[in-house]
Amino acid sequence: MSEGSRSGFVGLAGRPNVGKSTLVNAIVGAKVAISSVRPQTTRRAIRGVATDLEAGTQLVLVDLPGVQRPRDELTSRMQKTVESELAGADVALLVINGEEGVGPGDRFIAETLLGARAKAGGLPIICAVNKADRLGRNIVPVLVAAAELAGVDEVFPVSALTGQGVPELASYLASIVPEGPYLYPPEDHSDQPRELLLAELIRGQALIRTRDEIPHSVEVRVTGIEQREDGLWLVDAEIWVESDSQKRILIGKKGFKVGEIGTGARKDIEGELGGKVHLDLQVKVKRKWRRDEDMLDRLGID
Ligand SMILES: Nc1nc2c(ncn2[C@@H]2O[C@H](COP(=O)(O)OP(=O)(O)OP(=O)(O)O)[C@@H](O)[C@H]2O)c(=O)[nH]1
Ligand SMILES: [Mg+2]
Repeated sequence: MSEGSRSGFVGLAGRPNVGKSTLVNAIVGAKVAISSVRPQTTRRAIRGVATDLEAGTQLVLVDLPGVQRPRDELTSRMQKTVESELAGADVALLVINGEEGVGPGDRFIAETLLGARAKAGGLPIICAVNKADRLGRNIVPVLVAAAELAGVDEVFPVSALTGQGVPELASYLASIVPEGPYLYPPEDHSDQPRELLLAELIRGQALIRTRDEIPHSVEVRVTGIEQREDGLWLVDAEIWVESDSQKRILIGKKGFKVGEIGTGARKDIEGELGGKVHLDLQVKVKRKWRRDEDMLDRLGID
């Protein structure tokens, strides 16, 4: 660890679906957090680690669930996660969907951040106006509105999808985190245990390939990861849904849907494990797992 290194936690806050997870992946340069067109894709706080050895800086990006009014035990735990993670952050990164502009939801979150600043003392609040690729010059009024949000110190236009503006944002963040040693080994890009990361990759594929109420009812558990002598990885996982009808939809005609999910997930998992993978997926019904406190504990959603 070089002398004079900098390292710190950056908590990403923003409404559901603004692109927080995509932005974390763009800064880290690897798929550490799943993203999808569905709001409330992220359920747990996930840390992505981006180390710049040359500059001697490390950002620990805390990808948080989108902030909204709690509806059930799952969403209320998600909300509490956001508040407690922000309390421990060195920098707050407020992410806004540039395409939609600044709205009441964003103002509500800016106020939450101001509250966190009052508690933490001196928490910088940086704003990323995302989805710049969709906006062209129309982004200017959004940048102005973002700069006028209470508490916002700096505003950056970015596209998490194309990478435009991301290096500028990342190096600015790296310049304001505290001086100190790296918090994670520089070769790491995530703090998640392997089982959780693979489960999320599978859930990501299930989200992309289902509609209506199904995405919110899906949870995934990886029950086995093993590497055979010839190098092939054997991964066993369960996909949970909440009813028999959801199970039928997820399996699909002649297993077509679950086959599709498996094929997509296998590619993502191969990218992560760096070798050929055999993935065994089982669809199971766990009624009301979203309301079951014990179940949420076991899933590590606190
Ligand atoms: N055009 C465009 N789309 C983007 C950009 N960033 C994210 N998206 C898309 O926006 C959708 C939501 O992205 P996520 O990263 O899952 O959003 P999130 O804020 O993490 O959402 P939650 O976890 O549900 O709060 C996905 O379909 C992304 O592909 C961007 O810069 N440009
Ligand atoms: Mg997310």
